[in-house]
Amino acid sequence: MKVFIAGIDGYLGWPLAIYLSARGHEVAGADLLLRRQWVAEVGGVSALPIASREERLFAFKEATGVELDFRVGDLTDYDFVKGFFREFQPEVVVHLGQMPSAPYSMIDQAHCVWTQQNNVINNLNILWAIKEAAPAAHLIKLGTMGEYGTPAVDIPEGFFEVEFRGRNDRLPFPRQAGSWYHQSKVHDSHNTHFAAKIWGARATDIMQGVVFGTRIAEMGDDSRLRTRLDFDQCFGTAINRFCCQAVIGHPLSLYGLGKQKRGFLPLADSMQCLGLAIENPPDAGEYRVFNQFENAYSITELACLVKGVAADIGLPVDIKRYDNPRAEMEDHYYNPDRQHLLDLGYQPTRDIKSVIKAMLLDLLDNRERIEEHADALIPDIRWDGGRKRSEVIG
Ligand code: USQ
Repeated sequence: MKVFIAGIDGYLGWPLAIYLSARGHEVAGADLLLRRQWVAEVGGVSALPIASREERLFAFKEATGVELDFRVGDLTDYDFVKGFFREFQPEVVVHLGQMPSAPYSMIDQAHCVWTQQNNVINNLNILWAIKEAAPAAHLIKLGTMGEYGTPAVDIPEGFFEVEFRGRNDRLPFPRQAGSWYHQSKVHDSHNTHFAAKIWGARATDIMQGVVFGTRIAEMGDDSRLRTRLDFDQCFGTAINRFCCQAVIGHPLSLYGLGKQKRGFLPLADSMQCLGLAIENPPDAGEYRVFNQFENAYSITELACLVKGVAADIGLPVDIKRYDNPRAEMEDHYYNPDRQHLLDLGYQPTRDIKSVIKAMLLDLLDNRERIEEHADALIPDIRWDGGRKRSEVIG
């Protein structure tokens, strides 16, 4: 199929291009390379060195024999998006091209407004460009499990049956996001659902959990095909941060009680699930929601897992609790469904320990990059808009 990847330079977008090309799909994509700038802005760096766009294109050609159409462009520029769709005529558009960090969106007014403007407008542009230039295309929109928040009831996949005052309906499950960034994804879900209703757009809204991992098999050992791996307080997600902390002997940083539960999945599983969504499109006018994660874990369980695997390879590491810079529930019920992708054939990675071990080994070769930017590991962005470095509390 002809697949357009918005955000093709990112943590997920770049491996997805490699994964899909290996499965015989024709891939094109766009990126404004902003992730590279945001990480530098918050004092971070990719723990694994990544190739420039030009080097990536060269390596991609060598590995696959295919010239990748990867253009630098702004998804908030409608003419750019529509022009590219008109030329490429995608059958599938995978939208990964957004600002993905909760803490970054909480820094101040400017970061909050920019996040919502960028994310909401670029999703609207993609919806309109599909309508005007590639109306049969299937939009796969990356949303987040964080849209649902942490309600005290089970979380269905997007919709639930409600009985109210003697009447019944199937309604969108309430969204209760926990950051301005997660809120931007809620707005996107509403807009995407609306486009399916009024234009007959076909859309899959992926409520993805927290992704971790450094590689997918299709990258082989070519370091130029590697994806980035962030560990700073904004763009590093929990397990990725824990692994980076482990290789430099920094305590693994639990926020607050450490009992927060989330859905997590390895990078390779994220690719597998997106591949399944691509190869099994919805009907015209259908808006479907997939909860995408391998399993739900508490942050403490994951820190213990990383500590155990690190010990197995000779890396002793402590786990410490830091005062929580976020306003979030630290001890809560969490039981989301994830049946739709299993029904399509998703085979979750069961051996999480070996994914963590592979990450630790990749990171060990680059420990000095993490040491040089270790300051970026300690959070200081507060959910009330202030700045204060978190302290160890236990
Ligand atoms: N946490 C720690 N220690 C850390 C980092 C995080 O205890 O060093 C805790 C946080 O307080 C939170 C949980 O771990 O309770 C997850 O935090 P995270 O930074 O790994 O993930 P989050 O901010 O939720 O965002 C990430 C991605 C985002 C995606 C989301 C999926 O950055 O793009 O949408 O995961 S989900 O979490 O399901 O909403």
